Amino acid sequence: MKLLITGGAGFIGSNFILFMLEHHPDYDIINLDKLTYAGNLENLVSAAGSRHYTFIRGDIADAKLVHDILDTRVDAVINFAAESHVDRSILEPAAFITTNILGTQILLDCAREKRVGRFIQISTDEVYGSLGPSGRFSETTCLHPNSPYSASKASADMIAHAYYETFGMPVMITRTSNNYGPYQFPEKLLPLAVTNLLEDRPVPIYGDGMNVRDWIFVTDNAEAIDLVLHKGKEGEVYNIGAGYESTNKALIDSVLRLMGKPESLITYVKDRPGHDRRYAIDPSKIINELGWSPRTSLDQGLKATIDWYSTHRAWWDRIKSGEYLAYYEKNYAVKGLKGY
Ligand code: NAD
Ligand code: TDX
Repeated sequence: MKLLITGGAGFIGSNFILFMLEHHPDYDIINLDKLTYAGNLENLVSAAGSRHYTFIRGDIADAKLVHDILDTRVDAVINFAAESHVDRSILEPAAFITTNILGTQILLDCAREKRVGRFIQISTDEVYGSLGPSGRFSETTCLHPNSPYSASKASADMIAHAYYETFGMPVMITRTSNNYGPYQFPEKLLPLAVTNLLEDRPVPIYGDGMNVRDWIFVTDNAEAIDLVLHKGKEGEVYNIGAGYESTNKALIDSVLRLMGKPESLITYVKDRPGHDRRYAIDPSKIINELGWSPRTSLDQGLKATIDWYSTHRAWWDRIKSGEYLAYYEKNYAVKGLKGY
């Protein structure tokens, strides 16, 4: 198989490429990535030497470039490319609309024209909105996005679905809960907390810390997407979640315990506007229909993640400068956190 993976230099995309090169060594992978602040080719140094891997710097919204790539007889497109951070979508929504909605539509158009055999749109549980204390999201839960980020992802899902219904395109959508693991940009809660703690800096927790997220180790998500690629049914949505729900406070308490750091490093800051209270995924469909199951417990995954950030300091040291510090200041100063 020949795969076009977009956004492959980001967190989940790079983990997915490494997973696929290991599990399908005869597949050819093209990684199309714009290299925004979140794209990092250091994630893929181990792939760079492979004759089965090609990197192309570019935008999914560049139809000419995407056409040229698809002309090389690509069997499937897997679209990870996105602006992915909720807080940035609150500060500056425009790029979310351009890449997540328009970019996806252009990619769909190109894939349709070139009759690509499979198109997987990588989406998120955030499109379903916020849950109360009970219940879980199923694939038929109504979409109710609350942030510019999740609204842009919900729009892309609907456009992808429309291309299936209207043009018969072989589209599948995955909606995954909060991923964590190696190579995650340290703007997201877990890598931000772990790297701050490695420097004995405070960990900012939004609001009362009682918002609940459903955590999945990134390679478990990669395995699920691999299954959807090979066994998924066209036109279907697959929820992917490992069933590890935690409040943010409980999660950070576990991290503090595993790292041997004091509770005093937690700093409560002003809440994120429109902060969804709880996400929880019902993954029965992918378990029952495709035979997926998660392999990594939250405890194992947290240990592996802490270990990775502890031993890859150069990777995140290079990120935590320049643009990152400007973003940190902009996001956290208004929330009442002083300095980095
Ligand atoms: P990320 O921000 O780490 O990576 C995004 C990648 O996309 C970067 O490499 C960036 O350079 C690239 N990119 C951005 N705009 C582009 C464009 N116009 N053209 C080409 N490349 C572009 O994101 P991530 O956390 O790896 O998320 C990947 C996908 O998974 C996203 O679609 C996101 O919505 C979805 N998702 C993420 C999570 C999570 O917990 N991180 C959970 C569910 C779904
Ligand atoms: O400093 C912080 N303090 C804090 O309390 C940050 C960055 C976050 N939080 C809270 C907000 C959330 O309740 O932690 C929780 C997790 O936050 P993020 O890591 O920003 O993730 P979230 O907003 O849940 O979205 C993530 O999961 C779904 C990804 O960023 C999305 O791309 C994905 O679609």
